[in-house]
Amino acid sequence: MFLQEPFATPDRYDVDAALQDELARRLPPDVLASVRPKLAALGHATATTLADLSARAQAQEPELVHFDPWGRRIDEIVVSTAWKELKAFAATHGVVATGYDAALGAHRRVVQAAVLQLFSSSSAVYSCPLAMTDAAIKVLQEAEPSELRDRLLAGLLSTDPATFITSGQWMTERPGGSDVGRTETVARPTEGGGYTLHGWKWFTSATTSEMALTLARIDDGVNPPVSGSRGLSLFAVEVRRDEHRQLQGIRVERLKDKLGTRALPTAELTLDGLPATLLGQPGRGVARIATMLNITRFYNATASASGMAHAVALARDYAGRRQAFGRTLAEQPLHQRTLRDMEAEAAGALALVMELATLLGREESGTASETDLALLRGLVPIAKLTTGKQAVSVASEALEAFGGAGYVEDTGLPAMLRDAQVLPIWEGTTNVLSLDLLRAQGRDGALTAVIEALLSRLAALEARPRLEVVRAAAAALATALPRLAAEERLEGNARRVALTTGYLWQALLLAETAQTAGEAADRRFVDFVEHRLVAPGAWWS
Ligand code: MFK
Repeated sequence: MFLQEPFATPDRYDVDAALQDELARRLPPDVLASVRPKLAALGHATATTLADLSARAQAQEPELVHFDPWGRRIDEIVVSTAWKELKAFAATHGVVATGYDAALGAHRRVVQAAVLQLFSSSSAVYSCPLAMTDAAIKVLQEAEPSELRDRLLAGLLSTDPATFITSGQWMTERPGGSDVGRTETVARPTEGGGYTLHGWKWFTSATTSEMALTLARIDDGVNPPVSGSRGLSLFAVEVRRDEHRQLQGIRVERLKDKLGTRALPTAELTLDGLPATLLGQPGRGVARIATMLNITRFYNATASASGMAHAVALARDYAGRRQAFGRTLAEQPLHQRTLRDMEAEAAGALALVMELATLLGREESGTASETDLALLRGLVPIAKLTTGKQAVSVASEALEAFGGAGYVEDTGLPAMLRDAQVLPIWEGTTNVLSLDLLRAQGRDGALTAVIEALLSRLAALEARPRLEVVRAAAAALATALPRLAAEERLEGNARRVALTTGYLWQALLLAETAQTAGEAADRRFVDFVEHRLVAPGAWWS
């Protein structure tokens, strides 16, 4: 009888050469030495504990229980034990807290990105609540000190599973979607100086979180509420139950039946008198929540890079086992080439994530220059939208590398593609983020900063094969931009501009890494250029 040998989930730290090259490039040797044991332990977990937790969480989807046995409406979202254990794992390993570890100075986000590179793709998308938790920390740190703020921050930053809490981000409403200015939820002032919220939230991810940040329009019953995004304010809410387990001020209408991210509960909520605390100035809610969006978009990019590295690792492992036409797939030139292209794409995405992490770490440690800040503003949407598209493409290619097995549910492989498909959608679609880039250009000259840095850093590189292709493409982009703007054709071309810029930045970063890293890094750069930028016949190799 002929049986096919299944793939094994490898230790993701061991096999991620691109990650190791990035860390060697970006971290001083003493910092790298201090965090290596933690990364090695996480890598080991990706092949053992996390692989198991992730599979179990995927196998038992959340359920909504509306009523208790006595008829009380409790609206409890029941999640798997594995999902809860993933939360404890994340707390213990400081997945969020690492981003705020002052001892790491400006390197905190690079180290955290490495942690996320290993954790995200083995977490059944527990990275989602962590993204919103991290973003809530950043918003709360900027808020006025108060008992509530300090208490919430202590829970969000905790590395003790007993005290660690997570936060949701309830932004999306029925008429709004990306157009958040159409939010309908109102905030009514209470006598004690607080507010209660009334409205319907259409997509709330990780709805089992202990708190959330959300937007509402203040309605004091005297002045008409201000319409549009200028009328929105940001509120912190805590999710509480009474002694009968009944939810206070919230009804969970239903769970979303999603294509992927199926271990992650996503719900529609009615807010019906939910107590809330105003954060910041009334009417400044969108600007305040933008802080949050920039962190969740950074996480989105890390999840994309992580998912790609995971897909490549599984496909590579399988290629060494699967015999077809008399030899393993790994021995076949066409399959080798396909795997290399996937690997290069994953490495490009990781390089952009790491650049973003470097800039974010500088911003948060107070060491960023004006140019760094403009670059950060431009590279957040670029990295999110570029890596989101790459994640879907690489996941799809990975399924194909398994042949029919990649299309069969009980291999666990199809979830990779379904989970990747959310990455270009939530946290701003490709088009919304392309427009965000144009807005950032109009306000802060962010695209100009991104293009200028691209050109000058490409110019500073030593000559190497394929570098001229990248330089020529970057020069063509720089020349085209003023013309598109003058002809008022920038908006219609915004997606192409953003994606082209994203790919060129990835090529730049891979070339920079290749200057100091070994031959494998050099090969990743060449593969990336040939695969992603242009592949004329002259490059058949
Ligand atoms: C592992 C994966 C991690 C991901 C987890 C995700 C789970 C959660 C799922 C979700 O919650 S999905 C919902 C996500 N929703 C969005 O991403 C909303 C998409 N829409 C946008 O991003 C729109 O561009 C936006 C709502 C921000 C536009 O609204 P407006 O009303 O047109 O805002 P406007 O007037 O452009 O900007 C208002 C202020 O915010 C301005 O500041 P000022 O008032 O001081 O001038 C802007 O500069 C500022 N702003 C807007 N976007 C910004 C920003 N500032 C910094 N960065 C930005 N990105």
